[in-house]
Amino acid sequence: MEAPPFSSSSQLRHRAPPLSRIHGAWNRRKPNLQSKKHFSIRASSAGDSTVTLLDYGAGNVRSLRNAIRYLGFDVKDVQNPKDILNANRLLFPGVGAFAAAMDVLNQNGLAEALCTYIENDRPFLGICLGLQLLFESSDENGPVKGLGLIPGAVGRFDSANGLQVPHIGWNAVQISKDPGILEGTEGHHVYFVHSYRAIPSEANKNWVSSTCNYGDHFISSIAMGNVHAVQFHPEKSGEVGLSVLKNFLDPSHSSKTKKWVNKKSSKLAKRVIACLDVRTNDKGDLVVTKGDQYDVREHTEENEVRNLGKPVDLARQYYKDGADEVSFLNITGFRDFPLGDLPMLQVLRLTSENVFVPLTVGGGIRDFTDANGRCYSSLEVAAEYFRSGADKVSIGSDAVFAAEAYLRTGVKTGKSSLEQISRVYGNQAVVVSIDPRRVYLKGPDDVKFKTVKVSAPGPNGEEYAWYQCTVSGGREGREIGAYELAKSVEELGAGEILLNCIDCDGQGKGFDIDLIKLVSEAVTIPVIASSGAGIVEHFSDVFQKTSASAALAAGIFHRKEVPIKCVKEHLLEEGIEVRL
Ligand code: 1PR
Repeated sequence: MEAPPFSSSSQLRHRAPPLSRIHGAWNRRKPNLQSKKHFSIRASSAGDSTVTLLDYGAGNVRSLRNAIRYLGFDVKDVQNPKDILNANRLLFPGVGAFAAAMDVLNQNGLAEALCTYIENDRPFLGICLGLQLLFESSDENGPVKGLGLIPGAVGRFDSANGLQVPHIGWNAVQISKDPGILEGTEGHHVYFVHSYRAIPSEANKNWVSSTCNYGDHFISSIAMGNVHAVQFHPEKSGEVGLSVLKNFLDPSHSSKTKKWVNKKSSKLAKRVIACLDVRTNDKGDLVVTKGDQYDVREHTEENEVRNLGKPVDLARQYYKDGADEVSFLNITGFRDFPLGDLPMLQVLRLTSENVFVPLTVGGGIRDFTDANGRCYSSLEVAAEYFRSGADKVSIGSDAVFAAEAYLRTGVKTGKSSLEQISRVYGNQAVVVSIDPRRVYLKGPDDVKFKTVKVSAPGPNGEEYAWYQCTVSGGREGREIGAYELAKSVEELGAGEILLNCIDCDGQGKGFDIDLIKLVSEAVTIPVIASSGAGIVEHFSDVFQKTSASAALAAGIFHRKEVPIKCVKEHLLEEGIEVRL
């Protein structure tokens, strides 16, 4: 377990940088090399292969560490402001919320050291929040003052016109000056996950090195001398992202020609996600399994759990094949205790060593009391998943209970797993996995839940249906519909919905378009369509007929019936933007 080097209660308490100094920086177009220094800069004698990492412990930077090591560099953690000043190159992966990050930076004297380091034009790469913190302020739980090195305020994407927020997924950037470390990204998609963004303006135009299109044009990277920052996640952007990191870590690696050609402007690509349902089989091995309508046992005398491969091997294969994301669902997590499930944590650790796309993990995220009476909060469970390499956690059963309570009382207690985890890690890190079952009805008003007119009538000619949510892997139906659940969990802090359908699961007959349309039109967060993919046309169908942001499949990939590459080529032929 990697202990965070800092916390806001650390003994390292220095004065926050004087505001006059920060204000002074606001109007500068480039770092002021003549400004009065509070610290002196000395490049460290550590070898050239050492990268200094500013991890203030607010989230998962394991993937970034893995990417740095994968590229042949060593990581040195910042322990105090001097480590920043002495760095040969500094990586700053901002994670968590803006205000909390600024608190830690200010309380530990890191803010001042960072400003000094950047003003002295030392090699710097900020990532995601590490870009936003360079600006004057942010509206995230604010306004809150930032480091003030770049003019402009960071604001939230506007979801008023139906824009799905957070901006999650793969989008290409438009380079506006010498590509620098962005060389090689032209026309390629990189991975974004954020709800806030900075906007290009006359005052900050000299800083902006690329913009991206989502709702409006926002700043996707800045560059000035040796100072760089990117809004996307290079450590999660596959080979393209690794080359951005490599360009920064080893500038001799990038070509000196500095020519670039902007490809046609991009939209947010539709994602194709490979899902691995994982559980321990009867021999005690952790295996990838796959059910038919959630029944994962072979229909033989032995009645064994189906074994379709090893989780880490399959995840690596899907990364190579072009999966935009990999999801692990610990399907017996609802009855086991995930922190007792060390093999599952090990799967995440090993996968994140060389799979550089987002990883989601679900199963068993809830408060838990073990046999010795020790209570674990869902936040602790999620934290361990994040530390082990997950980028997002997916909550199933516990989200249903939270939504039921919310609908009953109308009160957000702030205590549900969903609320707690999204408060600490941001809602983009929390997926709610819904396991609904279709219940046919004669009329639209036969139940108090939202109904749909179904495209294909039920077994007795029924024209309507509602989608009943279940818990415990489909074993127990609850008095709440998928529509009601989706709307409630969005309000409680979910950043994304993974929408399964028990009736379609493993059937290979296509996604449940009625259900996906119902839910994706009810919420403004991204919806992942899941269950039923059998052929490439099912993917184009779901993207053409619904507002789903991603489509997930399991069986056809595990059984090698349809390669991910074929799905993407087909989508492209159909005019649907994807990452290749
Ligand atoms: O309730 O928080 O412990 O989470 C449990 C998680 O495990 C939930 O996300 C739930 O969906 C999942 N789960 C539980 N039991 C099963 C099962 O199959 N017996 N798997 C299960 C759900 C559904 C999809 C599947 C797609 C695509 N699997 O993940 O991969 O339906 O399949 P296909 O392309 O082959 O049709 P908690």
